[in-house]
Amino acid sequence: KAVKNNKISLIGVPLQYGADRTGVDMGPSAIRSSHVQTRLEALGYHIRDLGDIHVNRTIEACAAGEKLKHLKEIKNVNSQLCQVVADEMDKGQFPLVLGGDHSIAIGTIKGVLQHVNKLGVIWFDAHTDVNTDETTFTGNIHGMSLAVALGYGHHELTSIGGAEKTIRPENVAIIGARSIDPGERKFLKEKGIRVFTMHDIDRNGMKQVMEEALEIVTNGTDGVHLSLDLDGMDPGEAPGVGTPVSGGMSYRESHLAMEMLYERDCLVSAEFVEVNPMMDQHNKTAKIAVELIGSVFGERIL
Ligand code: 4U7
Ligand code: MN
Ligand code: MN
Ligand code: MN
Repeated sequence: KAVKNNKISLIGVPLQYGADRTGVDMGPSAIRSSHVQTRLEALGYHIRDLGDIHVNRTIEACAAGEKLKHLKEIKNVNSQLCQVVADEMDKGQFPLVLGGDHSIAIGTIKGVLQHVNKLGVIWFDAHTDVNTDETTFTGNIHGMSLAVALGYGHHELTSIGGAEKTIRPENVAIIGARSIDPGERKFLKEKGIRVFTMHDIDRNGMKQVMEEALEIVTNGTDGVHLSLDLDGMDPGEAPGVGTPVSGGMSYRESHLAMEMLYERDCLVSAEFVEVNPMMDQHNKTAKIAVELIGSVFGERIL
């Protein structure tokens, strides 16, 4: 086996408060019922499924009058997640987090940062998720998680796991972007964050994009985190997401990206988020998530 760490901890986070559309809280169960554990065991991994982080289900789905919707509950869930991820890494486990909306990247990354000082991040997404409390149009925290991981945004969020624990803009690569808000565009430019848009993938191909992205995330870092939002893929192939944007990455391009990540042998943690079974057709998107997980952990056709 090429992967150094063959012990994986599965952590489900049935959170939906970071997104407007309901259903993404069923993501972890949809991914589990698509046999993620069996698939990884077939590759030789030892799996510990920790079950789901507790999310308070009694809160109304609409958050009237709050600027950042459901800030308190999102902080609470992400603080728990941060602790669990850090504890698992303490035990030498690889954390594989199943979402849930993309606000859970805050807790995952903050947890990993308790161990890995210089962390590179591959952010696979149609969006760039670098809004802050000052730039957001929607108030949805799943559109702010990458900014928070970089140390920007509401203090209640940036303080999770310690405000000094952040990733660095020069070690972030966003792949597949095609929907960027004006405030995000300014942020990305100011911080010098590398965004590989769909235009770059069309023009140069996924192979070249991944080669450049891997250089950015591994150069001077001690490990790489993969944050994969299923809406990065084309909604024709992966319809089960809350915020679909047409013109996304194909099934094959997405697999190639995962295969190249495995070959580089740099991952220390990963999360697969935004699977929304209520928007899906026959659980197709959860199945794709499991197939991508297979590829990033070394599954090959031949
Ligand atoms: B996802 C958005 F305005 N930018 O901030 C926002 F377009 O985790 C979308 O990538 C955010 O799915 C999407 O609400 C967050 C919007
Ligand atoms: Mn997205
Ligand atoms: Mn996202
Ligand atoms: Mn989304």
